[in-house]
Amino acid sequence: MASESELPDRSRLHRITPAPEVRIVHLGPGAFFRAFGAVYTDEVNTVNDEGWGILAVSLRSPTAANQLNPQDGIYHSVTFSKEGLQPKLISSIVRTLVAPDDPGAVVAEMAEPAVKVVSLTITEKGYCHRPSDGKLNLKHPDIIHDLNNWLQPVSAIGFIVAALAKRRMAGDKPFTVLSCDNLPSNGALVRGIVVEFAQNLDRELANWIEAQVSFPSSMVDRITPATTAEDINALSLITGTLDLGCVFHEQFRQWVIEDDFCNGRPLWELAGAQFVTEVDAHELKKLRCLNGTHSALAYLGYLAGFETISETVSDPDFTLFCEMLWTDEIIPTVPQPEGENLFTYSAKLMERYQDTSIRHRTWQIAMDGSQKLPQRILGTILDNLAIDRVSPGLYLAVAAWIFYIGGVDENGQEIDVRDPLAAELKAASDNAKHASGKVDAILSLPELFPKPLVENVVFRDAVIEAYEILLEVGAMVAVRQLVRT
Ligand code: CS2
Repeated sequence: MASESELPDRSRLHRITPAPEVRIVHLGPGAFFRAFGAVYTDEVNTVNDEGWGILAVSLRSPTAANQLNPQDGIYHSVTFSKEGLQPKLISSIVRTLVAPDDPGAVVAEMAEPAVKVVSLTITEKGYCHRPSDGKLNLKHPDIIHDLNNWLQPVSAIGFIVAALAKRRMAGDKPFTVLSCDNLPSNGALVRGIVVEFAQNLDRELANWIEAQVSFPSSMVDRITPATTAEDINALSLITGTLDLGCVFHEQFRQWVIEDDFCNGRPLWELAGAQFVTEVDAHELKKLRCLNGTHSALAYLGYLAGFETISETVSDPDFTLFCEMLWTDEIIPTVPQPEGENLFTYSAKLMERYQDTSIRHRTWQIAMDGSQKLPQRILGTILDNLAIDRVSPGLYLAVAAWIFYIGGVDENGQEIDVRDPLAAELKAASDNAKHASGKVDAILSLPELFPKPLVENVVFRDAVIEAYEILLEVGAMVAVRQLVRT
């Protein structure tokens, strides 16, 4: 057994040069941000001397702060590759705050004129919007709370509006709000929600925000599974240091950003980010081709007994299923982004999914389906229905999601369903009988499925039929039957 002095030592991770000035506040410093935005910023900081420091803010849990603050914000970003783990030290995060500890202090930090950009990776549910139409959900408890306590907010939207209000009162320039979440037209979406929230507080503030604040859209892409205890151990064997803030990810990364910043920005292009005038085609490509198939593989793969995406696509029928989704159902709905070939893109995606060094759990991707399905799958189905093209693979994926949120797998084992609407979804499913009753119960939940889809008989009947097939033969055979007919 190793003696105590041989155990990896966390105190070796500390800052030896002064931290850069805080010019970015980032809301949601989970694994994805630490593997992505913080890495791009770190790389820019090493090649020019502007120094963009990040103040990270967790909106709920103290986990990130406990991981990062004792290490001066320094951690390893580790690339999984066939050649093994490739760790790199990242030092762009200066400090991490836990918003519920002192919301007023977070607002004050965001209101500092030195802060030029407020970026977000708060996941789909963090926007407190209605998935069916992208508008602010005024019935959301966090929004109700924040409209009544605007200086002590709990939601990201509440923090942004409170800080912008302070900037306006002080006569300072606003910051840019940069959404880095997997939502279509994420800039326009967050603009709409922020402005609507502000209108409910103060119309003049809302007008000022509309006129002065930039909300660029961005497309973000890097597969980053949740860090496990084994990952931390494997890294400590290489570095001799215990790093509780480390993150693990694939080599690939792509960041396409609309170049619309009202108060300056880091030169992220020095680290390979693409600045463009129009992001929508890139977003649609990524949301439908990558996230759409990810979710389809997550629900069907989980039900078929696969733990990870690479295990799922190691099954030849699932590989064919995924390729069928791209070729027949998804790519025909996606406009070709400039300079990209969607078939080359999806072939490369299959290689990324097949990489066994990345253990991306189907259960992790299956989380929050109620917030993810509209932009990943339902929009594609709607576009196909509009020209009478059927989407049998995506119908099966929707049926698999409805099966999954019922909370019991094909072997009668309980599924740990994580979703902000988990209780409502389960109750709707439990209270209904037979495939048609369950599908109708979920389709008719308010503000979830877009209206034209709820009213579409072809869609409803096809999902019921797919659900019946899942009940009868299970996900593995259902996928096999589909790709072999
Ligand atoms: C995944 C994404 O968890 C999920 O829902 O589909 O996190 C995916 O890995 C990233 O968007 C890849 O860029």
